[in-house]
Amino acid sequence: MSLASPSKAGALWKGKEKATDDAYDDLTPVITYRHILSQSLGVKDPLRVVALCDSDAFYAACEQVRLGLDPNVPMVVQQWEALIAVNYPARKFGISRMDRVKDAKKRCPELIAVHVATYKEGQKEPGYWDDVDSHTHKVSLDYYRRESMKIINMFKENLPGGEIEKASIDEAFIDFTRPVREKILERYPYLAEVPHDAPNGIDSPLPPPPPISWNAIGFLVPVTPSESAGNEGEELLRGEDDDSTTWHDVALSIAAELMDQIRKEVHTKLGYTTSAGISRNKFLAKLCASYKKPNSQSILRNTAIPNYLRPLPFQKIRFLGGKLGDALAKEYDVSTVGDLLTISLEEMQRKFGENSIWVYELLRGIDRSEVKEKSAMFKSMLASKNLPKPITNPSEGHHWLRVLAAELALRLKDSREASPNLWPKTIVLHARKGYETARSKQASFPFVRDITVDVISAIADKLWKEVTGDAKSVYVTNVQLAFTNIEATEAGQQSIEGFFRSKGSIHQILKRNHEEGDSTEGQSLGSGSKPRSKSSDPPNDDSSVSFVCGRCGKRVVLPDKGEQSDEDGGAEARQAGVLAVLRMEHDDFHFAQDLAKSSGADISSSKGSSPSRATKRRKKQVEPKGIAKFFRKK
Ligand code: TTP
Ligand code: CA
Ligand code: CA
Repeated sequence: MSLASPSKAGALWKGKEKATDDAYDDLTPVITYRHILSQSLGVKDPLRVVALCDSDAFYAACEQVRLGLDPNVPMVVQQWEALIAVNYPARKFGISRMDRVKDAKKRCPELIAVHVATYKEGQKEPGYWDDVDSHTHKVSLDYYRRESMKIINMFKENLPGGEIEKASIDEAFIDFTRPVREKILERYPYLAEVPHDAPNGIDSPLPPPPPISWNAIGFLVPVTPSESAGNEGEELLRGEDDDSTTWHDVALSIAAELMDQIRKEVHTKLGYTTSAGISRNKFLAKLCASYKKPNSQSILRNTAIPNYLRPLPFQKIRFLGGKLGDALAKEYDVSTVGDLLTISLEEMQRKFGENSIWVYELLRGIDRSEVKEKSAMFKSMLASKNLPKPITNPSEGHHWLRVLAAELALRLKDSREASPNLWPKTIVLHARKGYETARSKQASFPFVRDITVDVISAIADKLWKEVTGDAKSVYVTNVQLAFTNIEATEAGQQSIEGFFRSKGSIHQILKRNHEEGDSTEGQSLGSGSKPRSKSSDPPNDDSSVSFVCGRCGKRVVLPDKGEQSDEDGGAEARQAGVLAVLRMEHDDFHFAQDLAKSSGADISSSKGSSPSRATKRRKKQVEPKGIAKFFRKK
């Protein structure tokens, strides 16, 4: 098994001392029958294959698909006057993300510039307007998010059983280990039986692998990069070193075939070209994904890893770009990965802590992180706006809160298409002045069926009032609205809907049992318990059918317990679900009371003078719409 020979590696070696030859030992494991026959070796699997697939000039491609433009036409996406995406034909003119639209057009007069969609107050959905202005509009990435989901879903459809992890808006990791192992056993069925004369039984090495034809399945990162490595140079390197072919290379080549098919499918069906990197782990897959772009895939074999990593400036590596990279560079006065290979693990851990074993391994091409699909449930959803013109009068907040509310409403609606039971339990408002820490307020989010812009912005307005207090003037440069604690309703939407159908107006039941609450629902972030947890059951009571409200002290009992049917045997779960709904509804009752009060107080606290125009406007928008929304339902 030949790693790059020491003399070749030496040519690239810039370090002070020579690295030990076994720095990359881990790259040449002996692959045995146990390895090919085991199902779950996890990140230590010597046949592990991971890909990172990234869309080319993604936002530009999205707009090109939406508008049906010729992909060969130079095109950019702009946000205000800046470029955020540049397609490959435009890159040929030397246009980059750094340029302003005006300068890009100088370089290429026929350049098509599309402005990213924006939210505009009064519009439920983002759109492409003629009068975009950062002073009144907010950028919307919703369309790109949706296209991104389409691509991810196509990955999933084409790779049942393969683990897929969305890594950013336009890229995903794919773990090919499992599907590739199946293919290997299918193609080379003789591997499924340990030969009778195998010296170590199942721990015997596999027979030599078949030759691989790398042509047409991607670019191989060369084992020995040459000075002249242009396109032709690399063509020549394809298929080299056949004597060093391993079963892991077979695995890589099968993953490359699968990746190629998926990428072609995405291109023909959705119109997006992508670029992929295929290697033994996430770190290396990501690193080599940009080896050749656009519309191509690159394969980094184990044997090519040392010479690929050694000359890399380590501060270019994502995790080493920050303080740690700076510290390493300063401590040892070095710049490349190869330079750092001379530092022993003990030394590194002494200077940079126990956890630096992770850096030590990364430099050696080892990355044990898993490809793991993030939960389909989003934990939070944030809409944020940097204000080109700071808000100075508190009354100016409403415009932006409505715009942010529109974004949250749409994003929740989109997410509910995939998971209909998603429910935001908390809403948080952050208002920031310059670089100071944001002031925040949060509240329970009411259980209303239609989470509309009106509902969200009414609550946002209330939180805004809490944040700004009685201040006559403020200075806010960034405002954010977030849903947090997004969960799927516990007992499922069905039982809740069923409950509503059979019980009619829960609000009426609650109202009957109720007196006014008086505390404020919003709390500062980090102030401890969340509003909803204020309702708690005392011990020794039947908490399965009732709860005691922490605000008003009332016991709220599940109405007509006996009527809950038990057709499907899920009565208990359904009951718990209904009780949970009841709690939320009860909290919402207090919330609505607070809202009504605060809107009223708005007028009465204006000290005899006639209410300001802003107050009038807010009253008009908050009171009828906000509260009515919560209580008019059913
Ligand atoms: P990238 O994948 O970094 O870039 P890209 O897809 O435009 O081009 P490439 O072919 O080189 O991958 O980012 C994906 C999208 O994210 C990009 O289309 C626009 C957006 N983006 C920004 O808005 N600002 C940024 O600074 C970067 C890096 C990306
Ligand atoms: Ca990209
Ligand atoms: Ca990307």
